Amino acid sequence: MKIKEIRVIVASPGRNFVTVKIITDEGLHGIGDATVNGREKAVVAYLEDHVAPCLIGRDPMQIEDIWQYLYRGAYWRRGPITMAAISGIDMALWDIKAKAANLPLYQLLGGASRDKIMCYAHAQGRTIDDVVEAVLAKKEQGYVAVRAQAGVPGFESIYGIHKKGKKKNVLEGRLPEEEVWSTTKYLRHIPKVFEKLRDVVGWDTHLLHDAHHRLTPIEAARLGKELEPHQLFWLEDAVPAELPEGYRLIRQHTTTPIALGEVFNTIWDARQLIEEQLIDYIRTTSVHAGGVSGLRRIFDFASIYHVRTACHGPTDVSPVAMGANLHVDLWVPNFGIQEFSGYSEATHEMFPHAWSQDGGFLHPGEAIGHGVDIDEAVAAKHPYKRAYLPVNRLEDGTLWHW
Ligand code: CS2
Ligand code: MG
Repeated sequence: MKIKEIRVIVASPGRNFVTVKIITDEGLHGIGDATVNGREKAVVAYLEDHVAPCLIGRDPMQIEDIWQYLYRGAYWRRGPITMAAISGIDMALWDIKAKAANLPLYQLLGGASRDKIMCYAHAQGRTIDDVVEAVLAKKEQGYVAVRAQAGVPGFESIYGIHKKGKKKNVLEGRLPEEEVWSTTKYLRHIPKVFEKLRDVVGWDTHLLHDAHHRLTPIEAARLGKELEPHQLFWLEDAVPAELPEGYRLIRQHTTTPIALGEVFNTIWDARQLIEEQLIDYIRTTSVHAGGVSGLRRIFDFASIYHVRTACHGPTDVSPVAMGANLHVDLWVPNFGIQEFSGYSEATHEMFPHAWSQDGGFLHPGEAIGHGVDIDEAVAAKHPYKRAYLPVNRLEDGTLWHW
């Protein structure tokens, strides 16, 4: 079998997605997600100008060699753009291999280790009462795990809470929105949110929270400690992880479980944090960390250090990467949880998929391959629109982590 054609499809069914389609000379095709939210066209150029020409005529069954060729073979390696491109190719190749074997992908990985995949939903609200209501609504829908994000009094929009009258934090075609942030005010407010949540929601729902990279280690340590009475499932992305040893300080002070890694691209980003057991959940996802091959390598490594998996799965991780994640989730022995924040109707229509949801649980389905395809006619109806994630400033104007 040979790779005959590689198509890069960019479409915006509510938000932008970059999808790689690999077509073989034997008529089999596979697809992969290569979306980097807010930087989509950079991945498109990387794939079209630099990656695709090298792969035409190659054997699509040589997944590992192609992965190494694109990773090791590029002198300028790693980084989100390169790794999203590799991820898209890798996912599409696993799709082709599983189709050729006439098996659902999870069977090639080693088979199912569980019957269903626990996922967590997003709940958010401007006021504490709104958050409580949002969490209860998710519980009602059957979720056993819910991430709760609350507004901080005095701020109109922060991560997870959008400006009134605006549906999304993605500003189509314009420049990034600028938000304002105060860690002091946030730290004072969040423990009250979880106190109320435990009072009303009770103890049989896992509660999660995402600090979205805004704290310093000592601030994160304090937050973790103050949240201990409310027994969170995890505190996510407390501190940016460019300095992994910073997490030692957090660990010394709190037993709140720590989740990290949605922006990681390789096993090297996660190595020290895993090896020193500074985190409990590794959040790498197929689209940003090297596809199925990259994820498998990171998760196997994590398994010997008591670190469990928790693939990133917001709306900008496409249904294709979600499908790939779910096959890995069904197999991986050290599975923890899967993030799932759902998709627009137009997105479901553009990506027909075998994976399914039953309340708070997901399953990749039994279709051969990874079970997700792209309807190119639907994609053509949703042209790309430039969009950015917001940037964040402190109250005095200093640029801060978003
Ligand atoms: C997030 C994402 O899902 C999460 O935990 O942190 O919403 C993240 O902000 C987006 O994926 C950015 O593109
Ligand atoms: Mg996050």
